Amino acid sequence: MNQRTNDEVLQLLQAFQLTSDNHGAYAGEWIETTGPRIESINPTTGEAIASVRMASADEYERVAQVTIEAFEAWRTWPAPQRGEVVRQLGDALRKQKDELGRLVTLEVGKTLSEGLGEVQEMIDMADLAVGMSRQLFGKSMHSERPQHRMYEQWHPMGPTGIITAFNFPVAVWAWNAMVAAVCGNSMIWKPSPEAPLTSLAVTRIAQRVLEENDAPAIFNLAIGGVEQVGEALVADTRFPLISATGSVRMGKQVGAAVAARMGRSLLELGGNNGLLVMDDADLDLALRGVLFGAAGTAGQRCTTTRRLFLQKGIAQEMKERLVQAYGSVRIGDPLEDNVLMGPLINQKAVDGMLEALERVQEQGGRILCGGKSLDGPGFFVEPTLVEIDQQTPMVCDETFAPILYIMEFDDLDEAIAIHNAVPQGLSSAIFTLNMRSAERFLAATGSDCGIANVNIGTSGAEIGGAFGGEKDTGGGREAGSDSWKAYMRRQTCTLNWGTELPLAQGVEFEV
Ligand code: UN1
Repeated sequence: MNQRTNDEVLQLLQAFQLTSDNHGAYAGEWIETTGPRIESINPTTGEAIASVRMASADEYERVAQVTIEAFEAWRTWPAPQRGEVVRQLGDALRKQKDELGRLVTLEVGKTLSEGLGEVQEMIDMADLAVGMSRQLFGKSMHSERPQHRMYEQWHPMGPTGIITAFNFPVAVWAWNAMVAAVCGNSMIWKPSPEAPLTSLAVTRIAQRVLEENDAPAIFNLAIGGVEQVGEALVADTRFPLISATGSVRMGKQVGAAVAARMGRSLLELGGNNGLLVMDDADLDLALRGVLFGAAGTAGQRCTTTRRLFLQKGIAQEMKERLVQAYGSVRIGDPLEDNVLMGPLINQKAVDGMLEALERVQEQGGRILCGGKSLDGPGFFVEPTLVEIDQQTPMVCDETFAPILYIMEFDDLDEAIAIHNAVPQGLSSAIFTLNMRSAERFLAATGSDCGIANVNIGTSGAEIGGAFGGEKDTGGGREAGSDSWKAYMRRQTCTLNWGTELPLAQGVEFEV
């Protein structure tokens, strides 16, 4: 690590009252954790930034109890007052956007522009949630019985578990936390062990805002192992809602465990996102959309473009232009200006990418460019284009790395069929200037994904819409639209203000 980076690291840590060794649990106060130590590794250098002591099973229990007590109090706060606390949290994030964005970049290796974008996503979520706090609407209905009133209302669901992944270490917490908070829930955050420092930093900010408002301890943190924290939280019947982001493998376990205890899960799992380019597309737009979608964030978004479908008329030209563009993607320290691609998160991710490339080549895939890891320090790889046939088995796997599989097709119906023939269903896109093709892609018989875009890539969704996907992606919806309903319980109320007791459906029951 060079001198500049060393000083910067120290300054960043201090901005959030972090030191070289930190406690990894918060529940209204910082808990002296006694679990094993983990190190947060800067993926750009391979060196440790700082260490964190994880929570033990007992310490998890302490965090859980405080979270449950906090819920009892918080749910009595009027929703707009809860929104006011979230508004202040958004402002606190605005003040520290630069520092937190840099810490995100340092800890997970996304470019600074993307690190700052991630904090902006948190701020946007806070703003949205403030508005929601006055719009947690229920419907009213006309009762079939005279002098009866019928309506539904939404109550806070309860203490909520939030499990997040390394690749959006803070924004995905905000998707859940901002909304859960205005809905009246308290929560425990279990962040990725690859990104503990950003979770500590965010919790410090949230702590300050809660204290300034004399609010209950609703934003709690438990950094811990799978058994001590992850499995304990997922199995904990006192937590009616578990929101989890990560791999399909993890999500299937979480979903099954939560369902077995009749809890609710909100799952945002892997994607295998496809992008179609039609012969009539604006190829300049398509090229930019593919490049950001496939190589941006070093291919480590759940919305990353992993499959590219080229109509035969433009296939050759697009491939040539892509190879050229891939050759000029600047790879390096993501804190430096002009760098477009930082490192992968760790050596395991590099190995996983190289193994996937080996396997796809065994299945007949042809590497058009890239394909190698770069010499250390850090976990850098080349963005890679692989030409494959439609039937190649590897096309069904999500490898969390910048590998783009390219296939050709003749007509749109064929492309939609192969596009939908994978287990995952998160995001999708078509580039076309033909209105019929665009509408065909968005129709019920078109893309089967939770997100479908026209002349926009697969990644980089705004928070105003509901985010999530179908099939193996888990079916959950987070962030905007009416996603708040997942964090509340619905109650249907019928109120009789008359002097008779008529029964519904005309049933008679007189003695
Ligand atoms: C993720 O990768 O888990 O749409 C989330 C996007 C971002 C969120 C990605 N707004 O690419």
